[in-house]
Amino acid sequence: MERTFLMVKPDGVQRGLIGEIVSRFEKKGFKLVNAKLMTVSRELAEKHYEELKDKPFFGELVDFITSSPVFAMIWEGDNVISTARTMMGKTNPADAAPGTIRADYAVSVGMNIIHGSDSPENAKREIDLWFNGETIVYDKAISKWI
Ligand code: DAT
Ligand code: MG
Repeated sequence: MERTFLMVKPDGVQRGLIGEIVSRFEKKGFKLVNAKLMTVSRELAEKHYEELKDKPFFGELVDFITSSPVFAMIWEGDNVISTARTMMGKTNPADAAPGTIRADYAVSVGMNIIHGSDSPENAKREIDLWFNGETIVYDKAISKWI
């Protein structure tokens, strides 16, 4: 079963969108297997976004992610990595398809509400980085209907 790391960014938490975002993934049929509200250290933010460290916006990105709490989550389900990316929409909300999270709730590329792992390798790396790889193991009776 595939897993991905999703995070409601500081703008989403401040704007009261945690419930809305969790609800979309629940209704889709994915399974929440860990979650926490947390403040982010600069060290963690820099590790999380290390692939972008040479980009001109890297400093601003780290400032933003550490500016206010985030809601970090692990979700499980068939093709959850790519399906969650589709549900999020393109990085720049101006390019995101209507009905996606970023299109529906965000305006700027810097504050685009949500993070989601972009590959199996990064999903594993991010789940290890944010949750030490730990998930809550449980059965959902409805899983045979999804
Ligand atoms: P994504 O979050 O869709 O995976 P990414 O990994 O390329 O996108 O970039 C990570 C975050 O960095 C992105 O969500 C917002 C910020 N970002 C990306 N491109 C940017 C740009 N051109 N200007 C400002 N911030 C940017
Ligand atoms: Mg990315």
